[in-house]
Amino acid sequence: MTKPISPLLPIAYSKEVAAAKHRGAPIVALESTIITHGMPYPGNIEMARSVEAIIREEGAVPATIAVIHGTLHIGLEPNELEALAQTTGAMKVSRADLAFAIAERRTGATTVAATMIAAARAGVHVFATGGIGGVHRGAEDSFDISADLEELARTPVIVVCAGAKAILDIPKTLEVLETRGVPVVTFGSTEFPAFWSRVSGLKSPLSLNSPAAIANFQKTREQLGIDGGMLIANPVPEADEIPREEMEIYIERALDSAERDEITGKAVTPYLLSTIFDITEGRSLKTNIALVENNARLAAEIAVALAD
Ligand code: PSU
Ligand code: MN
Repeated sequence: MTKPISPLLPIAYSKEVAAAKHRGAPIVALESTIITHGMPYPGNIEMARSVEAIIREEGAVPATIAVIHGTLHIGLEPNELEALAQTTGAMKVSRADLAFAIAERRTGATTVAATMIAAARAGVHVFATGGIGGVHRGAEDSFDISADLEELARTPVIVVCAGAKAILDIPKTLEVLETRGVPVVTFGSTEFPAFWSRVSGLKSPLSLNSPAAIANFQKTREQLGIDGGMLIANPVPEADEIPREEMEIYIERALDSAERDEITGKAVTPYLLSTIFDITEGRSLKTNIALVENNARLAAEIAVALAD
């Protein structure tokens, strides 16, 4: 299930992750694009630290993944995390360019897709993030579909997110996941959540109510020889959510602005996130941090349940 990595690949494990691997302790992977391209400093470092602390509290070990000067890091030391949060020139790396960043000795932040690849190679099978990439609104013209979806189909990692952002076309995103055979399980609700909002107006394909049930589902998939990832959607806590109708207004404005500024390719998601941050005067960031923390807790519980 885990593809071996060549001993020639420049890879570095944090002390904590190396020790956890040695004793077989549960590990939760974390992405780094959310740090460099998803949130402004210093909110990003506060989020990165608190998410790691939550995972430890739950009895697992955090492994933030990034490429630093050409070395693939599985887990960052505190000084490396701080430096990455302040970096302005990091590449945003996905499946297409993860090896490029290593080969060219660059610093790159990993997206959901690239983090899944690195995690799986390192033997880590649970990963917490905020939102996944998906099918963008207007994809019928732009063809903008995130590589995250294809990665979920092929790489055996459980990804815990808060649903898909309503900057995406959520129905089309769910259709692609279904076509590619990716289970989409909403935790504790029958409705698929929309990142900042607890509801999207769409029914979740599957629902489960406990980390143990999620672990059992995953073990059964393995018994059947079904590979590939699965997506767990964890609705943002009620106290932190921004209602859907309100969010829709901000999203429309951000999309208009992206069109006016002719934003395309991998710049689209970071542009929309920072525009929404500006429009909501930082409230979107507060919600974003709360939901990543919530996802980290659930991911750690799943990792612990899988280890039982
Ligand atoms: N959603 C967020 N914050 C983020 C991203 C998504 O709330 O930072 C990032 C993730 O790293 C995700 C990537 O994998 O954007 C998707 O980018 P694209 O749409 O270009 O594939
Ligand atoms: Mn894209």
